[in-house]
Amino acid sequence: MKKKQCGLLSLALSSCLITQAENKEKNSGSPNVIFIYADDLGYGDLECYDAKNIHTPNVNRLAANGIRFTNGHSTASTSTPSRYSLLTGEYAWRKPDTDVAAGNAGMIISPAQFTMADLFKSAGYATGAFGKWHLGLGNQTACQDWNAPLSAALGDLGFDYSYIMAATADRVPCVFIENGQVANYDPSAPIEVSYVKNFPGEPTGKDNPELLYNLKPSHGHDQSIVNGISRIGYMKGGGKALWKDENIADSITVHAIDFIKKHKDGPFFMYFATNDIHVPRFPHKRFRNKNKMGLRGNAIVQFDWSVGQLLKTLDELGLTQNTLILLSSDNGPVVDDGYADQAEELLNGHTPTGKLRGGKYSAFEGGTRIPVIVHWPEVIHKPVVSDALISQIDWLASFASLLNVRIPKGSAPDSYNHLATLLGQDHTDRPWVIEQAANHTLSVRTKNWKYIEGSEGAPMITWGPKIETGYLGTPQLYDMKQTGEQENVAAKYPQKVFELEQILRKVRNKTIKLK
Ligand code: NG6
Ligand code: CA
Repeated sequence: MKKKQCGLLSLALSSCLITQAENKEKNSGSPNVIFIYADDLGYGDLECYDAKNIHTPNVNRLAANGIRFTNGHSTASTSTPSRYSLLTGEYAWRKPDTDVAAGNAGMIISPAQFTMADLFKSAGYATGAFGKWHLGLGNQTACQDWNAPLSAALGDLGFDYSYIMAATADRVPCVFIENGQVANYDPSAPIEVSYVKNFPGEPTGKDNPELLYNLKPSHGHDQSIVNGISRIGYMKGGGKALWKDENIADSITVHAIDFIKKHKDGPFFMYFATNDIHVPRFPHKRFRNKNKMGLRGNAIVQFDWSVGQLLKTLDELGLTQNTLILLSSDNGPVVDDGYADQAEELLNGHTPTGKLRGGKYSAFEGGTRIPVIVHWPEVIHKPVVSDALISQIDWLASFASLLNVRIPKGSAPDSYNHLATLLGQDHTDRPWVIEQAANHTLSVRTKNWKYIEGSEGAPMITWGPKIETGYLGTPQLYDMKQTGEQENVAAKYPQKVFELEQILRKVRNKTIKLK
């Protein structure tokens, strides 16, 4: 009897060991992957990037055990084009209608396109998208029926599960969409949306400022009112499906945690795009008064909390070791982006871009140089601060390489495999990075130089935010090693201007390709 028990035990033990070994083998080939994509989080907005007024301990933990990049770039200085490029590996400026999208934009990525989610799906991953989408839904702009399953949604782009906001928190419709349908739909309050005209009898921020009990606009944002905050666009109905801004981070995070738990046996890919720290900044009250910068600072604390919740879940499930986390932002920071949230008054010496010039919308570095942190304990054993020049456009091809997935011919035309640098195994710079400003001015950034093509446009943003655009009628050249973007040296180095112009021309024409 004893012997038999022993035998059984050893059999059980050995099968347990085999299962663990198999899992380990399976897992080491297939890490879980989480993109944490903040909104409008600037290069200088995190403690590990030298922000002085803010504690972001959870992001610190990622940086302290991972690779922290000091020269990482988004492809554009606004959301929609950045996200488009990230998810498709194609520069947004190649495709019309990829600028900041309305909440009733039709789906901008076509179902036929190969996406980041398709990539992971083809490698056997469960795929999920959470939070800010801002890449359109449904077949056609302004034709969605929000009271029925949408005609096209993220399931058509390779995501098995999605719990998203159609656009931004400052744009209607102010409801979450789960797998292509309004979450928590309230049949007693059918939803209508228009970006052209209001619905009869519905209040607006412009006409009914007395109803703005949570936040008032500083510029724009004076149309439909939801939760005491006026927005861009008009909507009617929604009832109990309408979000409360103070609960947005909680809702997104809770759904993401459920997804992780459900797919703990992995592998999974999660696109976790926070609403923080975009306007309207209205974090939950447990994050209020956490620092001296008011709502903008509190939104950063709330962002860090979300990161912490994901980490805690991974820790509890024993998944941290083999989960690759990539944390970044869609574009640079803005202080007053349209709500009277005192962000400007309460900066208290904080500089959201660090020392960079410009900001969100801009052609200057502040628009597109963003935090990038890679954390993957299984592979990254020692923390590194890397000054390698990298771009989000390369994430698709880099992950294709990691997972050994072939990208279909013609897809992701601008993405290049930069995996070794992303994982800190070397510090090879991208030969150049192309950046798009809000008015489509393109720049070429190399390790040492920055070229901004000549363009029409005012030197400062004209509609509210106090940000230099970086636009000038003639080409600009900056020596990034010597004076950064302080001194335009185009007249001094015409040959360099010519050289970078040629790169831009060839990238535009697709007559140059990185290998
Ligand atoms: C601007 C909005 C701004 C923000 C931005 C998009 C006004 C006056 N300003 O048009 O508040 O929503 O669009 O931001 O409407 S992004 O990060 O999603 O690109
Ligand atoms: Ca943004």
